[in-house]
Amino acid sequence: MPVVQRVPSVAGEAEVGIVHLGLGAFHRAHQAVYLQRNHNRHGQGHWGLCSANLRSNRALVEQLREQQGRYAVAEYQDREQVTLRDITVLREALFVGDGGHELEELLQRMANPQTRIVTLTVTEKGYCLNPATGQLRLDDPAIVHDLATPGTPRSAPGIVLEALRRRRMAGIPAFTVLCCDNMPDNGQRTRQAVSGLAAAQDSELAQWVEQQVAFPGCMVDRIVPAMDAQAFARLEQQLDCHDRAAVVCERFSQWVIEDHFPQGRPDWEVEGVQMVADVRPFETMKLRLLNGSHSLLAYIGLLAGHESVYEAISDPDLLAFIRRYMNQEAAPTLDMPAGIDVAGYARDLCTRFANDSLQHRLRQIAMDGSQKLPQRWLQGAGQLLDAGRSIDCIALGVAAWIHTCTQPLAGSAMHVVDDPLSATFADLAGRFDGAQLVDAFLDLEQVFAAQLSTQAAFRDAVQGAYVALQRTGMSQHLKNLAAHT
Ligand code: CS2
Repeated sequence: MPVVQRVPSVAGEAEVGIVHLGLGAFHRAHQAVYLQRNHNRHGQGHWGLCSANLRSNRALVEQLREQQGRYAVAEYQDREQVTLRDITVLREALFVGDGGHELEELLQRMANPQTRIVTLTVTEKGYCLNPATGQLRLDDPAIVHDLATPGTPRSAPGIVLEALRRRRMAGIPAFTVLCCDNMPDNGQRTRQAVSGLAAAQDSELAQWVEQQVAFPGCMVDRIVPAMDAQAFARLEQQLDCHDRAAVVCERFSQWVIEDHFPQGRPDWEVEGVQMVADVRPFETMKLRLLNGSHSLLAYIGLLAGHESVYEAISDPDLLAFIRRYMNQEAAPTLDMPAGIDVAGYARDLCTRFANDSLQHRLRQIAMDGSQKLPQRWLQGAGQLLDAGRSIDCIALGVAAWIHTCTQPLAGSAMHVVDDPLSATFADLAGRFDGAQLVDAFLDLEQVFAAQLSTQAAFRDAVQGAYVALQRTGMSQHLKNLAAHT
């Protein structure tokens, strides 16, 4: 049984000053924990949260309401040490999936002058951007809807824009928009989504957004697996915690934020948040080393018969492969933030992945690959090719991704991947196979930027990896690779 350190909350209530879109496990275990620590320190304040789910998980919102927004976060250092935190800064929980009065409540809360910051974790696809170019997709069904009926928006950019429009009409200064999703240059991308929608709707509003709204970028990091029945059972057995809104995560946590909050912000720095002028070096480091490795572990690990990150990284051949990727294909593309040593960062990541108290499912990470691959692997692959370096690990990742998107895995009746492009994948898989199938995937413009997909060296590397994978199977292929390095 682990040793449990309990961290209670202080009694005072925090007034709502931040509205958050995307009330998932990550938000509850990352941002809410920083705000709770800050609240515990000051004992009162105006940085409480109103958090909303836009599409999925109404049940969680109802559960949280039953608990008056109170829930527990279990931070596992390892099997032996856990910190159990009590969270009370979540003052309001909303589900706006069906539109109606909760959407209106959310918009009013966002338009309220007390709301100074709007944060988002709506996943990469929630911004309705083309992942390869970062441009708003005006043909995205949610955007088409929001252009037709801006007063009752469905998309995250649509909701942010409608709230800003109301503030402008009422003469209330704009809130600051802080994207907390794993995208490159995430502040700038969020600006592109909101400004792109504004430009298609109302040029005066677009100009106001351009001039008045701050979109600082930030890098967020904490491994927070989705909760499942097994995780709840473990909390009950090990910690006597019966909270149906609880979250399990690792002890490690990092947040690096660009310090541009014209309407004020919590004094986050006292909780260890790094406030910086330019977050991009941190972002790229994390996207390519952590998330890039995660996605390799996901597609390659699933094909090698593993289920969780812990299992995959415990496979010595896969561990050797990940180390090789980090050292030879991620590190050379990075302009590391001052004071961070790439070898040490990479070593620490392998230790974090090996935390066996977290059941981090590879299938969860494998989701939405079309949205994740550009920033995790492909931008780096372009740089490697320009420098005349090899892209073997990334090419095997792409081949494994194509395979997982088109072949049901053993023991599963369905394709494992949930992806906004899954209908396209099924269509391609029905029409092509072998080298033609690979070519058809590499032609997907939303994923592969033309500068990369037109390079013969890139296509040849992926085709070669796909053939090897089909011929020998993933486990044997990894063994062969390990024997040759
Ligand atoms: C993961 C991330 O699901 C995924 O794609 O790579 O959620 C990862 O766990 C976090 O970014 C860690 O900070």
